[in-house]
Amino acid sequence: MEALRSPESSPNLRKVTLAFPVKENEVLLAYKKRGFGVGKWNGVGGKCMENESIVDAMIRETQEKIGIIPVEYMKVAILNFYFPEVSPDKGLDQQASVYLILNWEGTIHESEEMFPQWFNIDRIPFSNMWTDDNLWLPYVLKGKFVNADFYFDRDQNVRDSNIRF
Ligand code: 6OG
Repeated sequence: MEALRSPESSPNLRKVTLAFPVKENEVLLAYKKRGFGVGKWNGVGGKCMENESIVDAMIRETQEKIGIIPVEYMKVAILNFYFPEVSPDKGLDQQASVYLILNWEGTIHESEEMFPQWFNIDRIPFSNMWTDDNLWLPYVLKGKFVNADFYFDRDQNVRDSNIRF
């Protein structure tokens, strides 16, 4: 079954965004208070709406979840997440477009869904994050572009990956 859910055969993965405000040697993570990934620190983001560009979705999601409007940003990764042991009907397979936000308008604040906090890039709480994150986030924070496929097991841990720099 897994062969049917490879990157080549799944061009229509659900599109999501993931954005990380950065300043000096810090990165902003947000604690997910509800929904998919609850209890984990992550970037800020969510699903693209129909007919919405990825950039527009990234800006909207960032404003909705932590209150700021990105004005300067760069795309740093495309990550395909696959859950081969979960029925495709659940819609967990997704493609995340990842951005660093270098400049923004407004003041960072908590929302119903996310609690934001700055972390030194040497003290990122990987043990309370999705298990893919330590395989790519350190690289994008050092300026590398990452293109990757991650396959998750039933316990939401990475069991296989294919990472291209
Ligand atoms: P909503 O369901 O909240 O959008 N997301 C992931 N992030 C990481 N780092 N690893 C994963 O491994 C992820 N799966 C999903 C993308 C989901 C949000 O969660 C992120 C979106 O920002 C499986 O609308």
